[in-house]
Amino acid sequence: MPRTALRICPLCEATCGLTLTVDGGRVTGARGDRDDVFSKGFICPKGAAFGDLDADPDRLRAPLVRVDGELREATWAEAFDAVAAGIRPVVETYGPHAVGVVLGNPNVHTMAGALYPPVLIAGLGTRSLFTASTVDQMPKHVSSGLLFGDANAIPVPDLDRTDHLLLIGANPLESNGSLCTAPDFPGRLKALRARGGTLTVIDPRRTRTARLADRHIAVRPGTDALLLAATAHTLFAEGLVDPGDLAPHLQGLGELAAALDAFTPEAVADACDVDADTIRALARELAAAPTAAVYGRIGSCTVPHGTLASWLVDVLNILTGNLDRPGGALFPQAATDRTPRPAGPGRGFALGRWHSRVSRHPEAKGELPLAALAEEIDTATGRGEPIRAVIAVAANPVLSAPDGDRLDKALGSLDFMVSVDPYLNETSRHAHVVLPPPPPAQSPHHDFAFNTLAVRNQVRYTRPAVPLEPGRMAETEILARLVLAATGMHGADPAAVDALVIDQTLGRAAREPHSPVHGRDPEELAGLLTGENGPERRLDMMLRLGPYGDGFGADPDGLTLDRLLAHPHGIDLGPLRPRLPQPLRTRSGKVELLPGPIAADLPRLRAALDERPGGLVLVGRRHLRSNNSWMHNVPALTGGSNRCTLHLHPEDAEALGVRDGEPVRIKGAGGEVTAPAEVTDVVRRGVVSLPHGWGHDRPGTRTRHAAADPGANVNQLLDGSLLDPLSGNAVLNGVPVEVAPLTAAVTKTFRALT
Ligand SMILES: Nc1nc2c(c(=O)[nH]1)N[C@H]1C(S)=C(S)[C@@H](COP(=O)(O)OP(=O)(O)OC[C@H]3O[C@@H](n4cnc5c(=O)[nH]c(N)nc54)[C@H](O)[C@@H]3O)O[C@H]1N2
Ligand SMILES: Nc1nc2c(c(=O)[nH]1)N[C@H]1C(S)=C(S)[C@@H](COP(=O)(O)OP(=O)(O)OC[C@H]3O[C@@H](n4cnc5c(=O)[nH]c(N)nc54)[C@H](O)[C@@H]3O)O[C@H]1N2
Ligand code: SF4
Ligand SMILES: [Mo]
Repeated sequence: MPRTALRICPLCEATCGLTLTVDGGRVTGARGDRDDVFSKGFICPKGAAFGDLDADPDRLRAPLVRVDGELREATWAEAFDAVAAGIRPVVETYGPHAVGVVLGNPNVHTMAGALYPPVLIAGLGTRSLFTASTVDQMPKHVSSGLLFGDANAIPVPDLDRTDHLLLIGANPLESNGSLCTAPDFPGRLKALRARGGTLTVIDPRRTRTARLADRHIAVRPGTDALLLAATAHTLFAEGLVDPGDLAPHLQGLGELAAALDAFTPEAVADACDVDADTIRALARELAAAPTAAVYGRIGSCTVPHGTLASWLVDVLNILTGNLDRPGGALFPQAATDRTPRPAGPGRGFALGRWHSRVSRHPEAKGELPLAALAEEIDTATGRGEPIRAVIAVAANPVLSAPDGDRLDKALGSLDFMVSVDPYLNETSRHAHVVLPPPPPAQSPHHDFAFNTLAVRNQVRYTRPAVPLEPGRMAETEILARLVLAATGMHGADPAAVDALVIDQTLGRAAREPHSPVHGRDPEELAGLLTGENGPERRLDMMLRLGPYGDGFGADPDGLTLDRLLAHPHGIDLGPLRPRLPQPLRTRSGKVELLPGPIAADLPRLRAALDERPGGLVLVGRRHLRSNNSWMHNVPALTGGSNRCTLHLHPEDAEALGVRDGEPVRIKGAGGEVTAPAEVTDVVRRGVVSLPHGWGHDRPGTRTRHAAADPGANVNQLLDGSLLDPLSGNAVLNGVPVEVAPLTAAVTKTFRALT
């Protein structure tokens, strides 16, 4: 008999509640859960394909272990023996930094990915940490760290109440939103328009989101920091700066005005290819709106001035008094956040506490740039040991990071590599051990990360929709065992990992004067935890210690896991609320408007005033029925307009002699790739667009459907040397490329050879 089961969708940041139809352990259907307190029934094509994705026949069912060069199915015990035997000698001989930990995007979409990697990194003591954050949002972490003293204090636009939204380098109609968790983002934008609000979109492409906008500015890629600096300049020049209630929390307003002096609308207009009047209008509209929110995403982060652009996004929110007020941009308060401590000065945010070995990139938030992973493996220096072993969890950097060919070779040269991944793909094919997590229907779900970025405070938890298949191991247990095997405790009970974290967390809480459990006995508190397993007990602990928690009895009406389980569609915790100054952790206890590292980076932006790209520049794009590198294997989600084609403007196509549908050769600093041309005026002149996550044509992978239409790896056009210096984030957008019809290229090669 078919039954239904609830499951929060883990496939993008929107976190929609799904109602799955389950028949004999198999998901046969998925629809939006109309009773979900947050998503209220919304679903997109990826969520609707949940069953297909869950049942993909290419998902690995058992661990793989390399024997005589070949990956073979093995038992879990053999696999973890091989992990311990592979990692420990590297740690013991070369030290912990010779073990690289690589964490990919799906870690923010699983409970396991939130709960265990921090324990792994602390336990190993490695400084060689690389994550998808440095090909994504690291600039936002750095700007938040510098402005607010906390890299995770990211203001979120109050989508449902704002009067004016300025959206920069984001395309939520395809991505469903990012660093702004909002199920039915498209519907929320339409509601903004319907209530008389206005939407401005800054994007070199006329995206589906831009088509909804009142004003679309097709900026030249990579120049948003200039554009935003000139917008801020206009606010100062025209006396429109009005921080309102924020004023007492600000430091450095006068210095900020002086630092932006050079960035007049006229000065930036040519570089941005946006006329000065439009920039003034942007500033005036922002200042005039009763409430407004400025929000930037991928297109504002993955560029040479990503940290400056991210900083300016919040500077504009602050100058117009829109930070921390309803309708503006606010700090969410998630149910599993730590107990809010009293406001006051903090430790501040430090950058560059250590550096990468080869190119001396500063660490940011404890991470080194993913773009530097290959050189950290393949380049010997007089300083320290290269990375000799890699632990990759939910990561496919061979496709996601610059210069995949070099990384591909580097990974192939390691002494040891383990991948926790459901697929044998471009990256995991190099592993000596592959540990496959179960499909999502067999995993529990809670959004530790995205609830801290959501447009409404709410909390939801779903247990596995179907029981683990025989032979499967929960990803939480896989990662707990991996922690033990990598840290010299191979064979210990995986529950010990959770017990250790619970012990430490409760011990610390009992010592904190502001904690609801101050002075209580941690052992007694641990005994009060409910939940069927370690991860659930940890969730219960975090909920009870959190801002809405029961404080282990201090507030009997507060949240606990039991209470959450009694509300299967979630608990609404209300709209975002002003929180300043409580979230500030700067040394001054204020919002530091012009932090030192930002001021020191401004001369580089001033130099960009005179830069003009000569030829074509490349940007990316996303498709609603895809997600990064790992959804091209599901037939229901491929085909149609979801293809790896090069978008180029008709006038550019004509000038280059490129015809629609014909293959073109694209050349960048890191190499060249071939893709069919798609001639379209969706991109502005001078800009071409190729999506990422493609290039499924390497041998030794097992994603059969994806391999049938492999596409090209856009990141092969990059050589990994272009970074935003403050954050170490890779420059993925606004990259110079050359494009030529393939036929002409072939002819030229032919001529050169004869
Ligand atoms: N040119 C260009 N490059 C980009 C981007 C761009 O816009 N342009 N975007 C960047 C961004 S924003 C990101 S976040 C990165 C993403 O980069 P990555 O995180 O490296 O890539 P993903 O494709 O998201 O998936 C990583 C791996 O997770 C596995 N996986 C899927 N589900 C699970 C699970 O439940 N558990 C485990 N353990 N593994 C799972 C997949 O099989 C895949 O191998 O790419 C970046 N690269
Ligand atoms: N369907 C789908 N959804 C996804 C993903 C996916 O791959 N597919 N990936 C998920 C992930 S990991 C992330 S991080 C989010 C990303 O979420 P978004 O940031 O909303 O995603 P993108 O569609 O990459 O939008 C970036 C936009 O920036 C524009 N752009 C490029 N360069 C510039 C520039 O220099 N300036 C300006 N102003 N704009 C520029 C691009 O044209 C593009 O439209 O999406 C998530 N959701
Ligand atoms: S919008 Fe995102 S969370 Fe919602 S159904 Fe689609 S993929 Fe899942
Ligand atoms: Mo991302």
